Amino acid sequence: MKIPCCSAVKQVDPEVFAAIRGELLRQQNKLELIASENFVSSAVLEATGSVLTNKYAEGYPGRRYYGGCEYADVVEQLAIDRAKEIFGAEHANVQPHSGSQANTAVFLAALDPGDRILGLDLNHGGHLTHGMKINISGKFFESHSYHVSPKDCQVDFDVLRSKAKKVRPKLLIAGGSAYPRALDFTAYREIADEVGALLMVDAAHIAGIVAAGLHMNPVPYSDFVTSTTHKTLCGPRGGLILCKKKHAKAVDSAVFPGTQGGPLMHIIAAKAVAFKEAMQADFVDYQKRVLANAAALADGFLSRGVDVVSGGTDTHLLLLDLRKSGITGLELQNRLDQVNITCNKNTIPFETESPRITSGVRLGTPALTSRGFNTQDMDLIAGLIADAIHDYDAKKDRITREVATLCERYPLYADL
Ligand code: DSN
Repeated sequence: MKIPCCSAVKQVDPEVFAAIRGELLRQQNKLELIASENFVSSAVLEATGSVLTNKYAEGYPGRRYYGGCEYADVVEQLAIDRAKEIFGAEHANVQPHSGSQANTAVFLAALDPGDRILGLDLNHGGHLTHGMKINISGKFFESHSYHVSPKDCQVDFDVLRSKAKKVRPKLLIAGGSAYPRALDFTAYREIADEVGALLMVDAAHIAGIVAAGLHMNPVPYSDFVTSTTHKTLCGPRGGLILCKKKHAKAVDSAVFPGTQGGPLMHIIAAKAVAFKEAMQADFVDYQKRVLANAAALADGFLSRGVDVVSGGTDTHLLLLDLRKSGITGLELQNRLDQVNITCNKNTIPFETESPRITSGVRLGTPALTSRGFNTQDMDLIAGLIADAIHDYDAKKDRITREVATLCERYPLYADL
C-alpha cells in the first residue's frame, strides 16, 4: 500500500508510519459505527495537514499578538463568516480545540465559580462537561442534573420545569452525547426564561443535521450554542461556539486568553473548508441519508427483537438496550471488535452497570453514510449485530466475511 501523504513520515519515523498505515487499514476494513466519528473529505484532510500548523496567531483576525498573521486572518475570518451563515448566528468563535474546551469557555464567559448549572445526566444522554462531579463543570460549579422520563426515555419538559424551578440554575444546558431524539429548543427557552437562566445548547452531535435544516436550529433560542466540528458536521477534530452578539466579547475573552493560548490555525483552515462543504446542496442529501440510515438501523434491531432506547431515533444515533439479551455493553463491544465492527459501550437511562461495563451500546450512521452505505446495508448490519448478540459462536465467521464484503463494496480513501 502506498500512502503518498505520509512518505516523509515513513522515512523519518517508521514506527509512527506503521501506526498511521495501520489506522488507515483499520478505517478501510472495519465498519465504523461510533456515533461521534466520521470520515473527512480529502480537502479537509489536506487543510489539516497544511503549513498553517506552523503559525502562532494568538488573538483574533485583525487583532493578533504576533506578526505574519495575514493568512491566518484569512482562514479564520472565512471560518467565522461561514459558521455564522450556516447557523444564522450573530457571533462565532472557531478557536476552541474541542467541544469540551468550547463548553468550558462558555462556563467562564457566563458563570462565576459556585454558580448553579442544570444539565442532562450523563447516563441519560448528557455529557461529562455538563456537570459530572469529577469534571471541571461539576467541581467548580454547583451542578444539578435532570433526567429522561422512565416512560419513553425522552426529556419530559414538565419534570424539567419543576426541577429548574427548584434549582434555579444560572445556566440551563440542553443536548448531550447519547440522546437519540430531537430536542425542542422552544421548550428549553421557555423554561430558561421562567427561571431567569441563560441557555446553552451543546449541539456537538446534531450540528450537521441542523446545518442541513433537518433538525430545529438551536441558535435563535439559545444564548450559547457549542459544538464539535468532527461529528455530523464532517470537519476536522475541533470545537465551535455560536452566540448572541451581547455575549461575543465575553465568549472571545473566555476562549483566548481565558482558557486557550494559540489557536490551531491548520484546524481552523480545515473547519473553514468543512463549513464550505456544509453549504453545498449535496450536504443536505448526505444528512438525509444519515437520518434514513439511522432509522433503518433502529428498525432492523426492533424487528429482530433487540431493544432500542426510546423505541427508535430521530437523529444519527441510537442506543441498544441489552438488558434482556443477557449480554453487557462491554461484551457486545468486544464481540463486534472481533468481527470488525466498531462501536462503543454506553450507559443507558436507569443504568445498573458501571460505565466500564454498561447495559448498552451506542451506534451512529455518519461515518458509514460518508462511505456510501444505504438503508438496505443498515438492515443487513442490524442483522449481523443481532446475530452477534444472540448466536455469536455459531455465526462469528459468517459475520466477519459479510463485513469484509461490505467494506470492499464501499471503498474508503482509495487514493491514499
Ligand atoms: N466523546 C464524544 C462522543 O463520543 O460523543 C463526546 O465528547
